[in-house]
Amino acid sequence: MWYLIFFCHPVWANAASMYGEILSPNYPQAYPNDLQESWEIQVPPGYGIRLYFTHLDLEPSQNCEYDSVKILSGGRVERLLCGRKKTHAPGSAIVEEFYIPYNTLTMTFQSDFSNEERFTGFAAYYVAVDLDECTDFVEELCSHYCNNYIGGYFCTCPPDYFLYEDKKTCGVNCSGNVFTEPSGEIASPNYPNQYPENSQCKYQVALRPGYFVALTIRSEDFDVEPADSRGNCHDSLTLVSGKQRYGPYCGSRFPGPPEIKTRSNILDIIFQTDNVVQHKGWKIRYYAEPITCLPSVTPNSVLDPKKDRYIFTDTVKVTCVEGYEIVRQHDSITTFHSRCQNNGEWSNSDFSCVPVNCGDPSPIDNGKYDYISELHEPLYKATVQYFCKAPYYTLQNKGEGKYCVCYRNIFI
Ligand SMILES: [Ca+2]
Ligand SMILES: [Ca+2]
Ligand SMILES: [Ca+2]
Repeated sequence: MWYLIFFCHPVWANAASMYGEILSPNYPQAYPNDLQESWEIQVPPGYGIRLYFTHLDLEPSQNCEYDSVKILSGGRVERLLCGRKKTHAPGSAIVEEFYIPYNTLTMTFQSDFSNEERFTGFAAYYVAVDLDECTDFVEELCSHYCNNYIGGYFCTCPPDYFLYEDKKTCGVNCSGNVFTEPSGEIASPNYPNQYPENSQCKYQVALRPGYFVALTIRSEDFDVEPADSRGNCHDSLTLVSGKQRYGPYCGSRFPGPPEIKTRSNILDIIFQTDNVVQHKGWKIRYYAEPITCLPSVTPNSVLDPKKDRYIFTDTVKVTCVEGYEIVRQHDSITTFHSRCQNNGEWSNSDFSCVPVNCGDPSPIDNGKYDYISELHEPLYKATVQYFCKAPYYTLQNKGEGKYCVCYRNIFI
């Protein structure tokens, strides 16, 4: 029957130290049987650990099954030690030494129920040593240049690149251009040579009010790293105009329509790239498309000049067609001027041409009138006929059966 005594020395809570000593229980006397003891070692962040033994004397066994010292770091067993170790290098007391590229490690000593001889255990020391982040790590910590220093590292960038806030990624500063000319070309950085990696470029076309941004991208003017198998673009071009959004686009040919007509005078162009695989990029040609107004300002009217298409700033004379007028508070008019505005609406378009109202026909003595037109109101083109009370009265100066036609307030 044997029992196990378990000790653990949690050093985590203490401040990390630059060096330390770990001795087996009772060192330099023989260590006890049935013992397990652990030490947690921590050095400051940015450092690795050099661990070395100046004495190692444990019961030897196959695979160190009886008694052992186990070093765990980075989630795996770094080393399993047992037996007697002697220094081979003259003048050196070190019998075992290794380097761990992490700032923590766990050391566990274990003894079984017996020893055939007297074994004196171990004496181990650790020191914090610089971790060369630029070469010791498998993953790349910096997108471009890595610089090691004692206790840390820093990243730097090639000329024309700047370091992002993450202090690791370099990109090109390609934002801020605003295009206000009525037409022009915009291309990705370095076009038609490769665009830079890790970049977020923002451009804007800002035209005068009254114009929409229209643009074309020729198929051969577009070559952006194609989407992955799930259809995601790693590099992409996106166009945003008001609430309209085009893209994100990527691929070896432009996948969008050959011509894009926005409904805004502002167009934002966003181009972003990831850290690997760069292609040629893209070139956009844009132009100002004037806002158009409808070919009619108000119903029942004609426009002068007459055009197929009216654009922003065009001015026309609007005339009501015959028999129609615009009724105002104190008078009526038949013409007005209107201008195609920057929102695509005509000015004065609340004026409406309505049929002329003549008022009721004049009554006559000993007679009456009846509407003989389909219209039974005194409006344009309504027609009435006067009748005299038969048989004693006849129409004088007008003649039986004369018609009165309503036209622009005049009965004829
Ligand atoms: Ca033993
Ligand atoms: Ca370092
Ligand atoms: Ca890419």
